[in-house]
Amino acid sequence: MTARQTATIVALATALWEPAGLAQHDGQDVPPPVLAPGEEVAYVCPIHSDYTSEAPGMCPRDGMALMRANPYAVRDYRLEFETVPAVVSVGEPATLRFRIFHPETGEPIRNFLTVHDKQYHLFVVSQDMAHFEHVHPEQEADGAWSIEVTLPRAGYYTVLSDFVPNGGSLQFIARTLVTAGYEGDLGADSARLTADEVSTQSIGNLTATLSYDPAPFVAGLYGHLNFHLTDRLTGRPVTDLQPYLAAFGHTLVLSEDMRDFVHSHPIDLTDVLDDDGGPRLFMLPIGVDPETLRGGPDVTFDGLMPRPGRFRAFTQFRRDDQLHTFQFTFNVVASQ
Ligand SMILES: [Cu+2]
Repeated sequence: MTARQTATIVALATALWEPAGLAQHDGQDVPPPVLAPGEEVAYVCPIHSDYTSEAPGMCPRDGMALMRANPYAVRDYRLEFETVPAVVSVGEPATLRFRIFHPETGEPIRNFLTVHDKQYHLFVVSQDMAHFEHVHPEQEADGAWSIEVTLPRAGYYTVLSDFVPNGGSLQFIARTLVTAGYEGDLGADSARLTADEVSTQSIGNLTATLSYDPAPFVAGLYGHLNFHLTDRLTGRPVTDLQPYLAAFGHTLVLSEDMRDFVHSHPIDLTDVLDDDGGPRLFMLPIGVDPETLRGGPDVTFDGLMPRPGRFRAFTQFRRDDQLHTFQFTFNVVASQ
């Protein structure tokens, strides 16, 4: 696909998240959500919790099936995080395990919506922000999610869970993991980022050139991260980018202090809604395997940076079955 990929995003501060991009309901059948007795009920978009309706249907903004839920409760679910072993050693595999509970009834949540191909997205980022993993835990028989990781060096890590519980709104929940052998000071050792002076990076066979619109980004204004991708050897524009999580790329933007997150995908490949509420557009006819699609050379993400400061965008592209993660660092300035 050679058309320029526009993006959709999202970005808010920690407590208030929307996933970026157009999330898509995959038609899974999920049982009705758990509601507290006497709770008010309407049909709510699981992604855009401000969209509610009295009748079942579809969110006009992202095409997600509306869920029966309490429209007034944008709730933080309770997340229990444990590691096995309890103390994680550098260079040795450890299992991260997560259990999710309803914020009012306390019941364990077993049903989650599929958003961008997965029910549970997890990010593991080191304190200096040099180490970044985007992985997908598997659900166990008891409903918990787990995954094995091997951490590369002593220190603390932010472990960021991203999921939509059935009946709830999008959750983006951060936890901290400190490895064995770390004797530093969490505050003193946090990342000190410096904005890039060079806007081109190469990883594997891929060279990415990033431009910002506006340049620099302004806090509170929507901006675009415009990636132009070329082949590292030939310098030719890349037109064989593969889909990754139902899009031609994925970006997570973190603030220097890792307190703000912006999560963005370019638009989905399969099902696109017109911004003005017009008819649904299909970039891909129903029934066609998204794996057959190819993208590039331009991929755009858009996002709203919550405040001034230094931010790092971890952007992932897939080509020749290899996933490449670029790290670009930039400043966001205060609006006038
Ligand atoms: Cu993911």
